[in-house]
Amino acid sequence: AIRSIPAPRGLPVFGNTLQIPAHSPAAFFDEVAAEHDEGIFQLDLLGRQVLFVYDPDLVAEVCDETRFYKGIDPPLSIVRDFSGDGLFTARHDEPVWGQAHRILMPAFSQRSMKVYFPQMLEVAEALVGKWARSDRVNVPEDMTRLTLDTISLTGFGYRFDSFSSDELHPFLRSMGNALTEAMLRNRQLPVVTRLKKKREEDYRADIRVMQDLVDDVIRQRREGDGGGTGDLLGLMLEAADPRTGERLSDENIRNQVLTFLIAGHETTSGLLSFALYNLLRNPHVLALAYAEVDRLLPGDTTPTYETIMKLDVIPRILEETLRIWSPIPAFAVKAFDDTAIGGYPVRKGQTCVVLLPSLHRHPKAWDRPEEFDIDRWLPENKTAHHPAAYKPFGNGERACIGRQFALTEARLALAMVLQRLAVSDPGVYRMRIKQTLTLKPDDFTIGVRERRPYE
Ligand code: MNH
Repeated sequence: AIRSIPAPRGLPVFGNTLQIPAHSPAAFFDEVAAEHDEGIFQLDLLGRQVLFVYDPDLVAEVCDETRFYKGIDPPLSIVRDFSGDGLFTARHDEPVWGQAHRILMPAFSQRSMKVYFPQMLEVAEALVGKWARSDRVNVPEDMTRLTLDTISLTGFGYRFDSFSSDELHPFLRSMGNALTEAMLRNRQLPVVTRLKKKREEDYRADIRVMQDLVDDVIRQRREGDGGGTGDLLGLMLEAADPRTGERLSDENIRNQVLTFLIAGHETTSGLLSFALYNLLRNPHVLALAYAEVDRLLPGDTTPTYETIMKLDVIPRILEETLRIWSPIPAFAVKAFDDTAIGGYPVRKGQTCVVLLPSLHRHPKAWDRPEEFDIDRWLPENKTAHHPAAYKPFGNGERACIGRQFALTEARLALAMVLQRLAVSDPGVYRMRIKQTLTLKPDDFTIGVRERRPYE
């Protein structure tokens, strides 16, 4: 039987668009989800009938890659203004996606993580060095310094040296502005976007700041000694697609570098910030984490790749953090053909948005969904949840290519922070989410004190 999809009433032309708060769309979708047990609802977004799904059984259906493919609608189609046909925003039917994917996959293997490790360590040392000299720190700002410096150094041999400055790099301001603008344009009629001339100028200027930096990254490499390095940029400049023999165009390389600079740091920075928030809320878990680093990294032991791979509590903290606070709150797929999910009709080309916060806390899939419980991720419990109830890295062939990278970097940074510092929350922080497409705790500062004197 065909079931009818809950659809909160909207206005003519605008549909439900104006109900969406400009700066916190994700929170609004969660609220609507909380009002509908069906695990699916439909909103009219400027004439597009968009489905939102968060029931794990329905999500399992839209994750079937024989029936659904990644959709590039607003806001991703707007992000294409600056990331073009880079991996994240490439359309399903663009052959360059497969070419770049095949060329870059080797750079994300577990073996490559070992190659990047010394550089990851160098940047993590800059973070804990700064925190050891501080008593109060802004977590998302410093985690952004860490993750931006890490992806640029390991991926492109480029140094931002963010920890040497109190100001955030201009690239970050422009990126934040441009992502926010993409989010705002997502709920704007195109005619309104065209009328806002000053906005458009600022947006183009921010895009130029980012692209100038990318050109600088590529120029530095080309002016270097030319010695081939196997990092991301080296592969893009030199390697050919094993299937077609084609190389990436200069224009595409530019799009990929910008894509990696953004996708390679925004989310990991959010993950690390949310992880510290969860630890401060859950002192018994914090104690377990301290015990783990004291066992594996006693005194001032320098972490090695092998030690980081032995961690057990810290990876479970990260997995549970990605469940409760997924830095990317949603991803979108489209139906190849007219179909139905759980009896609900879906039209060919219709967009289905998977709502991660609501999926990751769905009572059908999780016991005590609101509780931060790292034991869910013990080997014996790990497979107990619904197979489609956990998608922090997206789905299928378009899932995150940087997953191992992010997890290696985050394990190392969290281990080093805890090895060296006692963290506290003297201000009793209350979670306030800032959304610039991705989510982060806004203005989250903590107290830090060195645990032991360091040479
Ligand atoms: Mn990442 C795609 C989440 C870290 C590079 N990433 C995705 C998607 C999600 C995601 C979700 C799928 C989006 C969609 O379907 O529209 N990514 C994360 C999270 C973290 C993360 C939660 C950290 C935590 N991502 C990283 C890092 C890098 C990276 C680190 C690079 C070093 N991600 C990508 C790229 C894509 C992607 C590139 C696009 C992959 C593709 O479509 O081929």
